[in-house]
Amino acid sequence: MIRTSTVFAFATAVMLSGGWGQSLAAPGAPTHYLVKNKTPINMTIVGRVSLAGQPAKEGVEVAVFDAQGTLCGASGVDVANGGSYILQVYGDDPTTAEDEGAVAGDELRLEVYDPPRGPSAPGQLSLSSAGFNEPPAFPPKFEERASYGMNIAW
Ligand SMILES: [Ca+2]
Repeated sequence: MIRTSTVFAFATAVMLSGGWGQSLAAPGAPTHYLVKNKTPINMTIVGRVSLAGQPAKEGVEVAVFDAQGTLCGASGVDVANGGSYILQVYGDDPTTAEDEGAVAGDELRLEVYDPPRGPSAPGQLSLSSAGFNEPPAFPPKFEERASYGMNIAW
């Protein structure tokens, strides 16, 4: 529980640093990308999604994949908050044989799903940390308990 509170505190700080006001309404739950394993080892990425320069609309989702192509995080968008998303990115549980998610240093691949068009193709997304105090490396890497601000443009 302490870890969850910490993550939300970080997310709040990042969001406020992005000038998003006080709203912390959670984005809609994703229905296209369904993450199987929500391990206690995780990190957070928040930001906004835009498509062709406009804030993402209802139904748009963001997903993140680890170096092995395992879906390890997904978020809907909060249309009332400029297409914002909150991605919890889940790590692998080292005590099990199954590959649940990312390991430290894994390059994370982002994907956006737009219902009329389907998923973005590799290389189509532009990532920017402009306006955030906690920019990730690009492409972002998995780092337990890290919290980053990053906008995604398709
Ligand atoms: Ca495992």
